[in-house]
Amino acid sequence: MEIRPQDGKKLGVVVSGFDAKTSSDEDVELVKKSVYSDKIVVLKNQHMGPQEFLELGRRFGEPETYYQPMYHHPEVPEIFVSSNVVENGKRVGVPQTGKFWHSDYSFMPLPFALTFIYPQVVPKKNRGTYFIDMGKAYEKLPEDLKSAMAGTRARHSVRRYFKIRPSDVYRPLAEVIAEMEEETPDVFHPTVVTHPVTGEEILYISAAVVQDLIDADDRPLEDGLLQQLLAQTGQFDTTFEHENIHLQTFEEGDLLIWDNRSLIHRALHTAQPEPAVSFRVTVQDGRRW
Ligand code: 7UC
Ligand code: FE
Repeated sequence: MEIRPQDGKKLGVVVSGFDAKTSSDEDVELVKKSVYSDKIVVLKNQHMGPQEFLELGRRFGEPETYYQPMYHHPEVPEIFVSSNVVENGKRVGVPQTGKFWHSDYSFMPLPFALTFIYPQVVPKKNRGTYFIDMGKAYEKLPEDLKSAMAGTRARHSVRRYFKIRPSDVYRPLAEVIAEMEEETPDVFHPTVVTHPVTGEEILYISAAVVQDLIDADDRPLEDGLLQQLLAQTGQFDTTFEHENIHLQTFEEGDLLIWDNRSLIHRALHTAQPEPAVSFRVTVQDGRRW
């Protein structure tokens, strides 16, 4: 097994010679260490079925099944399927997922520690994922913004990107919204979290999910601060040329693992509808901030 930095990139390492079936516990531990230190790991030349993909995730942590069944792989529900492919009128998974800045499950009380993405059908053009390292982004902020955030918390909600399910057709929208609020009430995370493994301070906010910031007495702060933080960290840059933004591309056989606490991400889907399918496994690592 060899681990080396990604050529010319500010983020991530590439691992060659990792065999999911025969790898030792030491290899898994080394890869896991790299996920925390380098934030993104690309495992090259992977070949495995859905069950083996889940087993790989299990070696890194406790897999967690997505709360909505419409995303589940038909045989392995722990796998979340992002797919725009319809075969014989049947759809598996959900199309156009994650096209907005977010951290997976930040709208839940305990967001995932690690995300694994294993692309199955890779389009030729415009497929990849944008990332921002919110630890590095935090470090670069001016002191006055840092002190304005001290002791504040952020309200996270799935409401902006909750997707209507096939079973919701003909239901009153107010009823669907009430159900969404019941199932996934707003959660509050510190605006700046301390990574439980690396000790790094991370600005834990994303444009898609965070609704507002509240102070130590639960009073909403002026919206200006949140907007300023989102802008400064690069989340409003529609050209994606902001210095904080890293585009991670992939080719067939690549399997991506990332530190879901440190990074926010945003899927880049094809403008032309080329077929694209990817499988995702998410795990907890037994730590919390
Ligand atoms: O369809 C989607 O983009 C799913 C999104 C709302 N949540 C993914 C997650 O893991 O937080
Ligand atoms: Fe995501």
